[in-house]
Amino acid sequence: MSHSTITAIATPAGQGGIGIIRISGPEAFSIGSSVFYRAGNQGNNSRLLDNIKTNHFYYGYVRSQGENKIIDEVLVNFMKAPHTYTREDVVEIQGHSGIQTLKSILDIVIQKGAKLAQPGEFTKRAFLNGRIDLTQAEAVIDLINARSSLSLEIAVSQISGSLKRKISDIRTALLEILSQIEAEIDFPEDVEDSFNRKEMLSRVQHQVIKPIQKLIRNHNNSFLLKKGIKAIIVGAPNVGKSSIMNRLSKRDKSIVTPYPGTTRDLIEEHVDFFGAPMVLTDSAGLHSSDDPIEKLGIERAIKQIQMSDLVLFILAAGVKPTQNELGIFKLIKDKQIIIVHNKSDLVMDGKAFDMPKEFKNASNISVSALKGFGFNRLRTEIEKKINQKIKDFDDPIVPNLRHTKALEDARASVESVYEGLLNSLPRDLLAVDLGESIRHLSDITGENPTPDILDRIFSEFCIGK
Ligand SMILES: Nc1nc2c(ncn2[C@@H]2O[C@H](COP(=O)(O)OP(=O)(O)OP(=O)(O)O)[C@@H](O)[C@H]2O)c(=O)[nH]1
Ligand SMILES: [Mg+2]
Repeated sequence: MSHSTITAIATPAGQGGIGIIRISGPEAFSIGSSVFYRAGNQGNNSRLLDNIKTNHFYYGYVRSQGENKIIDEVLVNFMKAPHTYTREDVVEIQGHSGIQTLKSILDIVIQKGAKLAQPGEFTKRAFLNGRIDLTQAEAVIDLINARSSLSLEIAVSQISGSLKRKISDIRTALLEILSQIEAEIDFPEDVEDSFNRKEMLSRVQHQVIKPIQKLIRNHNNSFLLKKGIKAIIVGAPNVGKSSIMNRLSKRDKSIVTPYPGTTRDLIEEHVDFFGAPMVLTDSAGLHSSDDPIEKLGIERAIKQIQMSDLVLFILAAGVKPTQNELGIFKLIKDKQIIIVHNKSDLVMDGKAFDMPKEFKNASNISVSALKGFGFNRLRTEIEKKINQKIKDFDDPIVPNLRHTKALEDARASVESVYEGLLNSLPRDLLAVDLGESIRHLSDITGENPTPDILDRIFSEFCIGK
């Protein structure tokens, strides 16, 4: 445990109902009670310190030191170690959330002997005091930065230890394999029968390599979950792509005019789709153009299609696809596609039109961006496509880049173990690779963290966390 007592404003700057000053460390209770005056018991706090009820809200005031003026009306909660965020004694003072008021309270707490906390220092103490592992500490940052309910879900599951447990299961399997191999090295004659190479190969494969691969895969797919599925709106000029962009994003983001060739560049917007974030891109109308600016826009659109997970292909409703549109279809046919028939307000009821078979096999939705028809159906269809993409994530355990690098190193060492078992390599060589892979896994949860790793992780935090 640390010997200093730290403090910070724990709530974001700005106006709100409540602001919280957090104090953590051995002096937290004495400092907390010395700045707090219970309502109806003004001036006498020594009794409070002797009989503090923990996890109980005390109502009262914080007063200025010199003039003894009331600075704020507050609620104070004293929380006894170890059942606290940091595992140290913690005091939280809830005041009204004006930044001046909170700063004044903070100043008094500092005058009474607390140190201003570094960014992430509360969470760092929670880690150093063994309440959470590194993956859980990192999830606190993800939680704060979560942009969608899905990334929030991942962060919450990681805070509660999902990644830590997964890593620990893999590590336990490796430790058991290692001890079996080491027993073999130490007492070769005793364990001759217990060393079953086939069983060990299967264990390495199923309990170690496969779970590691799945975690790496989840990381590689995590752009989809954290940053969003990438969708692009494409089609011939003037079919209403930008109008659809504006409807879906509920913003007046893209310029709409009656003139073909209005959109030249890629226009991006973040849209939250039923909890899954989506990056939606509007693009220049695709056709063969002589205009050099438009041509560049078309090149960009084509590049962006390759990087997209979903393509909304816009056609003019009731109009037979042109040669140009057949060409666009060829360009996008390997992607997830929704064909959107726009301007359906212009089509007489029942008017039939010819559609190529491959078009009919895709999802087809009629809308009118002008009148706003059909957008609920379009949104539902987009949601369906997103769900198809994310159904691979049966467990939302998503390692970050740091974890994934360590997992890749662990996988490389374990694959050497696997090869070694296949090729009957000496057991002490296998033990070396096993030890190596166990160390890589320990780096993830932070068993023996180096100071620079800790600094790098905790410097991403804000003060007060
Ligand atoms: N009647 C009708 N007109 C529409 C509809 N959607 C768009 N328009 C009109 O079609 C014209 C072109 O719309 P945009 O959204 O700019 O089309 P675009 O595909 O982005 O065009 P470019 O960027 O030039 O390729 C505008 O005059 C829109 O008002 C619709 O559903 N019905
Ligand atoms: Mg446009």
